[in-house]
Amino acid sequence: MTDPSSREDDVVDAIVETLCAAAPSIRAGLPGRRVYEEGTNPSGERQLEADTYADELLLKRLRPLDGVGEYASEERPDVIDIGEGVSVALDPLDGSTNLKPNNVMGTLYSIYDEPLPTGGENLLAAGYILYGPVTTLVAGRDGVVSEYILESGIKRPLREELTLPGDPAIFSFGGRVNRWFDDFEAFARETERTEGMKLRYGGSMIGDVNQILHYGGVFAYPAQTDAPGGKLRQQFEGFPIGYIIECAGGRSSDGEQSLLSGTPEDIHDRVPVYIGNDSLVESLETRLD
Ligand code: AHM
Ligand code: MG
Repeated sequence: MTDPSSREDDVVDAIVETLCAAAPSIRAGLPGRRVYEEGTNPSGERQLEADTYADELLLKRLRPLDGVGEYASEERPDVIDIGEGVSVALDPLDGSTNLKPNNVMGTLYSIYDEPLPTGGENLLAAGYILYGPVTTLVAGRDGVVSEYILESGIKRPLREELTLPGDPAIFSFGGRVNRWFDDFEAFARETERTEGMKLRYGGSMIGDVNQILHYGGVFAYPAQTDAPGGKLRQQFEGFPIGYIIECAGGRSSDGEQSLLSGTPEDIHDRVPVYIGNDSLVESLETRLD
């Protein structure tokens, strides 16, 4: 009899390979899809044609894979039941408002061994493909994060077993400063006055977190006075990014506990996101107490 965990490994491999193979088509589809569609996504945000294009393309490519049980995405209200197997949650085009100014964006994935919505403890793997000057894959699995360069959808290893640099350099905070809570603002002010730290915020969570992974530091999309539950989605954004950062030796938090600790009631639930070097996120958590 086949070992169920080795079968799950094969399915995870097939999903990640499929996402990589779709990357050239996603990129090729962007130039003609820079306009907004009518209506909004389930989080009430406007959708670009590129968002729905990426979502539909990825569902089409993943659906035929043996062992994919469910598909969910930020861009559609309901979980799609495909059959028996693992669950895939996607943010098909994270940071798509960066299409207009031609900044970085990417595809964010998380794979679970339970039906959706489900908690971070049920993650099998998570990662992202970044459409930057070059296309890269950052993949987390079995407690290890590796980075690959993608050429024509084929991955070639760049760095294995990535860890956050011990000497943090970047802070990257989203939201509106006039809507930050006082305790977060105090942390931000302290961070900006810290020798060696510099501000770099680009508006795509994946791109901003990728800088933290490479240069060290802290990223936050905090709770705000008008959105105490945060902006980013727990299932689609909080869990995968928490997983990647923790696998790379960093710390993730929703302000009180690891991002991986929570369980969404609804697939589109939101969460405040704080990730980065352990010492910085720990001191932020202490401030937010
Ligand atoms: P999206 O998945 O619809 O692109 O929304 C999430 C994005 C994140 O990538 C990013 O951190 C944040 O929204 C940017 O928001 P803002 O425009 O408020 O800076
Ligand atoms: Mg997103």
